[in-house]
Amino acid sequence: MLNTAVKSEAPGTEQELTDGFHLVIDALKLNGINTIYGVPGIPITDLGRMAQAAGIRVLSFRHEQNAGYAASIAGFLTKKPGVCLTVSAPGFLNGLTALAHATTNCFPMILISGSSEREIVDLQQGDYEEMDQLAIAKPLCKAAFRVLHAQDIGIGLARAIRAAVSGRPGGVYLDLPAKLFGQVMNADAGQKSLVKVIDAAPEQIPSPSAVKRALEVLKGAKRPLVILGKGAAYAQADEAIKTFIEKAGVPFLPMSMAKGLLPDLHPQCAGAARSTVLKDADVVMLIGARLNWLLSHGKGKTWGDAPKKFIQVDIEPKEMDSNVEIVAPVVGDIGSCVTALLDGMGANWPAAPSDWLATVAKKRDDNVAKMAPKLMSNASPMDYHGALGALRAIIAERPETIFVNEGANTLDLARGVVDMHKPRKRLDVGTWGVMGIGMGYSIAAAIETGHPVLAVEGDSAFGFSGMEVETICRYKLPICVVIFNNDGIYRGTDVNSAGDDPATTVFVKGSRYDKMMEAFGGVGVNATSPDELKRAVNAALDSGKPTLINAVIDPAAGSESGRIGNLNPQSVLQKKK
Ligand code: OXT
Ligand code: ADP
Ligand code: MG
Repeated sequence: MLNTAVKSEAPGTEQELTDGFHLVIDALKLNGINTIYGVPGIPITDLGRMAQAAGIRVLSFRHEQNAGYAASIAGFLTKKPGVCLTVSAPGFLNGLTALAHATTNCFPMILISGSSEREIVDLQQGDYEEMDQLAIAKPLCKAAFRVLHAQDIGIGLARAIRAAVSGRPGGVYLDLPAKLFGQVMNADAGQKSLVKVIDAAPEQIPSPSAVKRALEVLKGAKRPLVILGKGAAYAQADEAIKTFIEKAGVPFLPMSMAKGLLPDLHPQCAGAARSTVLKDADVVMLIGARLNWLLSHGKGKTWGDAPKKFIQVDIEPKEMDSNVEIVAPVVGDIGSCVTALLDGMGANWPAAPSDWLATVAKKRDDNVAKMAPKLMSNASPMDYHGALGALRAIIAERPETIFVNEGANTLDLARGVVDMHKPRKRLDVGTWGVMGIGMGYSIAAAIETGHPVLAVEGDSAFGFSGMEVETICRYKLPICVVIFNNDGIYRGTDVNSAGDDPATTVFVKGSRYDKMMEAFGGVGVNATSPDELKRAVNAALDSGKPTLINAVIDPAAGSESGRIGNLNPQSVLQKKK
């Protein structure tokens, strides 16, 4: 149903009219897009108001980057494009980082931005917020479109949706110049111009020969391993994946955001034996995971000397052989591929070699046992393990909770310590290791899933999106933010030996981030021990009230860059000093 309209006033030519504003809203609704994340302003303020009036949930943020991250993770969680709405030039640029992030992480997202007048922009005559946004967006996303005429709004949005979710998902830019919104057209013609996208992400069935080849390689393995990536979590083929892994009987290693796809405590989980399985496996099947930096590109020390065969299941054919030879590429959507693999395994699939399973289990159990006493630490100020031990117990008791996580030590240690029990519950920095996703992800996770959110944030990481605590309070969202406050980036102990300015990695000592939440009517708590932390988080999750807990962490507890300090370049001169 169109939510039109204006009546034409010319005598004798009376007709129902609609305009660009209404057509955009109708097109979104027609395609089941019921939520928009954005920041208002010229020329899209009225679009937001009208969308809200038409029943779309419009979440108004304090900065477009956070709205963009919210849209990107909404796409990951729902398999529908998350929509971010921004004003022209500066607002557009603020949203662009998130659009590039969505593309890099294979999340479907549409950045819709108002823009200035084409005639003036193209002649570079200095329009209000002048910028050739389409040209700038193009290299940073999967597709970019501009709509100049009201009758093309339906097609423009349809192209954007299809581009975002089909094949490898990604970010799409949709440029809507200010003049478009006021363009008027006949309401009937307007309605007919809208497009409901049919089968936006069609199944992509793998070829039977590719499936057969992959199964032959897997069957021949002496030390098989499956690596599950966030593409597997995105695919929402949870049951098929679980059945496949259990039938194959092989150890599986979840990448960070694939944790919980099968529970971390599953007997086949090799998360706590990561180094061993990567080094010693002879056949590795990647499902929705890329051999990028997070997997050391499939070669080098991490992977050991023994020859390896890689099987890769991915929707993107160009991903194959991107870093090493893939002996068995299986191209298709993960749901279809895993189902085909299961069918091909038949009833008599052999058990995985028991000596390999025993080796992996031993390494895993040793590592778990080594970590256990650290998690009991009740030291004050807290160390990371003591604080995380408390949070791990809470997530075990409340497995529906969405766990958002960013920082360096705060991220890397939480990934290992906090077990996930259900799919798509762990949301983090992703492929770029980007700081700033925290509050945007938390807001979208609460809105899209209705589940409570626990965001565990380094104090630096939180700073990138901290102002959105006001947004959290405004919308009364069930989000509990825990800030691991160690007075800085990695550690709070650096000293500038050359002057009075603080060292580059340290912040104001003893800051009280909890006061920020109190300023907007939420609950603030200062926690100095694991017991206090546990009590405060449980109270927050029970009440559903926006809460921020300033968890005081020993400033000396962290290490440079967490677990990826090896990526820091070294200066020869610095070393000599
Ligand atoms: O097998 P082994 O023996 O090797 O052991 C492994 C597992 O088997 C074992 N394990 C377990 N043991 C026991 N029990 C359990 N349950 C268990 N589970 C696992 O533990 C080890 C380790 O396992 P893991 O973690 O799986 O393996 P590993 O080797 O670490 O994996 C490698 C990687 C690469 C896959 C992994 O490390 C990874 O995913 N890393 C992601 C790293 C990342 O993305 N980091 C974020 C970026 S860092 C930096 O760039 C930062 N910046 C710069 C900046 C950024 N990023 N963005 C922007 C927009 N601007 C600037 C900044 C500013 S971080 C940062 C702020 C930092 O300060 P904060 O205050 O926020 O944070 P703090 O550090 O806390 O102060
Ligand atoms: P991780 O960081 O967890 O290893 P990556 O982001 O590197 O995961 O890899 C995700 C992969 O999943 C990408 O190569 C992407 O093409 C693929 N992918 C995403 N969705 C699907 C899907 N529905 N079916 C198949 N592959 C998918
Ligand atoms: Mg810190």
